[in-house]
Amino acid sequence: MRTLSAGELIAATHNSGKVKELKALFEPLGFKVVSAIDLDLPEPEETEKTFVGNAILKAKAAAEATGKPALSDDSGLAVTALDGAPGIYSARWAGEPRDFGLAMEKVRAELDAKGTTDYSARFICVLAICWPDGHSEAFEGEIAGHLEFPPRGDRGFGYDPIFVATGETITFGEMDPDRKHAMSHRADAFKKLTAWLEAVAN
Ligand code: ITT
Repeated sequence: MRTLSAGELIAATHNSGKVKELKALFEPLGFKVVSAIDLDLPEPEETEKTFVGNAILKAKAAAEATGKPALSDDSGLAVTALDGAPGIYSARWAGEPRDFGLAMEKVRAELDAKGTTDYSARFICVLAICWPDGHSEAFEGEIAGHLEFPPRGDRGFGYDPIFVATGETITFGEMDPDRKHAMSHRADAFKKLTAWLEAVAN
């Protein structure tokens, strides 16, 4: 039976926005989050076709490199009228170096090209834990909402300035980070992960 004891947890991500959010979620549980950025770990190529596949691939690479359990986050924006795009390609739509202003313009241009009025979208997040022996567990979360243009707010990261969660009027970019952490796709995946942690502890 696997479990995770409080202590050092490797966050297998090179995205500083995610590191901030993972710290806010995991540090209250007693974990000391050390990121792949802090450890200067190589960034693995995301060759899988699903969020779960890429999340496991990233956690596995960090667990192998450090010999410790590692936590990864594979996430993205799925736009209904674009058949779920950018999806697993959400980071790649921002080009190199990453420019999410451009990525958000691309989303708008693609919606315009479709001539659609359906701006509904979801954020999806898979949190995966991988142990040094290769065992992994994955937890998927999501939040539904719609897109609004032009982008508003600079409090989040990535596509936050265009995403309005169902029942809200402000974008994730405008929202207090604690409020976003309480409702986001990452928070939803985190809830499933903590439920699993509790189940294995009992
Ligand atoms: P790592 O693989 O190193 O973790 P990454 O940025 O490449 O970093 P992903 O491949 O999972 O991560 O890409 C997900 C992209 O989706 C990310 O770059 C964001 O732009 C976007 N995204 C994910 N969660 C988001 C959130 O909470 N708010 C805004 N955008 C988000």
